[in-house]
Amino acid sequence: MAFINEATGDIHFKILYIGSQNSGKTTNLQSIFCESFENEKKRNNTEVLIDLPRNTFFDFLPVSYGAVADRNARMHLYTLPSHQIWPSVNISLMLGVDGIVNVIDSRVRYLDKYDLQLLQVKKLMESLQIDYNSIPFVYQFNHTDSYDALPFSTLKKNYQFKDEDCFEAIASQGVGVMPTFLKIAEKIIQKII
Ligand SMILES: Nc1nc2c(ncn2[C@@H]2O[C@H](COP(=O)(O)OP(=O)(O)OP(=O)(O)O)[C@@H](O)[C@H]2O)c(=O)[nH]1
Ligand SMILES: [Mg+2]
Repeated sequence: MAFINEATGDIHFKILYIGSQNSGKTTNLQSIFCESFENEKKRNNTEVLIDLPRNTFFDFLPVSYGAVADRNARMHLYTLPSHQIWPSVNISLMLGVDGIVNVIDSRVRYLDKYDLQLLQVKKLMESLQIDYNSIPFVYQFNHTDSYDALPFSTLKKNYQFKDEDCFEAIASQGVGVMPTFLKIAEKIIQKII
């Protein structure tokens, strides 16, 4: 749920990147960070940072988003761990969520993992009485550079039930990352104004 920092007047939104292990959630945030700063030195620094145990905890990236309803908007991007080692962490991350990016690994051998992950996420939301369908979301089909990635049209057929927004991505090259982020941000803002 968006909240306003009364001290600064900023409005904050929470975006959660969900998806199975190695689908590319962390890489999305890393890529947005690099693109936001366009600074090769910072790119190298993030590489150092994410070489630390990147799969055990969550990632967080605050992004300035310009003005919304005469206030400075800030998007807080988080990744949801694909494991349940610390359930309370996953609960905290889910509480107050404004938008969800479903990062789907397009590689055939990993597709099942996403379905399992989504089931877990839906269970978590249910336990917190959050209606999955009430939260704006987008699909990002990542790892599309892989030899066994399913074609975009097939992936859309599998996952797009209505007219949900779908993006093709190669997050490790920054491809499709910003369009995904901009779309979820737009949908969140549309919902509140
Ligand atoms: N070739 C290729 N590699 C990618 C792509 N996206 C991410 N990777 C790589 O895949 C690996 C896993 O990516 P992460 O971003 O750590 O995945 P994650 O979803 O955060 O994984 P967990 O935190 O374990 O849930 C990393 O080595 C990335 O560099 C892609 O589109 N193509
Ligand atoms: Mg990660």
